[in-house]
Amino acid sequence: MSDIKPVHVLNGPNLNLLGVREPEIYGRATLADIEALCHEAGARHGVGIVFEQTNHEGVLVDLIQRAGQEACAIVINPAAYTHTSIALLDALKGVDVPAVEVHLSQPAAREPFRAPSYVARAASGSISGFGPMGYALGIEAAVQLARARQNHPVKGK
Ligand code: CA2
Repeated sequence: MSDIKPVHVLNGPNLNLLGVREPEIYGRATLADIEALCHEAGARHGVGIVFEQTNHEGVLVDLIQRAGQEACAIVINPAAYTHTSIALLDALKGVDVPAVEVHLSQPAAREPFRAPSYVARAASGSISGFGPMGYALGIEAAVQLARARQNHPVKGK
């Protein structure tokens, strides 16, 4: 049994299409492949993983709020809502668990509208451009942040 709550890995709109369309940008891994990789990373770091995907902004808000109660940390790929959603920013600010932002691609190197991230303003850090490996890196970072907070509880993130 783990000494720490699970990491919640949250995925935003259209990520359910991974591996099926646009492989030149997002690669050939499916979301199920990424979920399996996340469970492997969780096992390596001694934490459980709760893995979710939704196409709906409000559902992502609900999932962030749930993670605030049930997770030690959040790893989130908000997909297109990264660049548009003050609701996600507010939700992440409203929970007392660290969040790591993950992107498969490197949004800053793509179209200009992908450069800004509202979510980054509430994240402890961001990992972009490493494909599915970014999720494993994000889980490692999230666990380290959560363990540091467990050992030295501080206000804020
Ligand atoms: O690089 C990432 O992980 C993104 O979060 C992916 C989002 C994009 O809007 C962000 O700017 C960067 C898009 C996810 C949609 O994924 C698809 C996968 C296959 C086919 C169509 C969309």
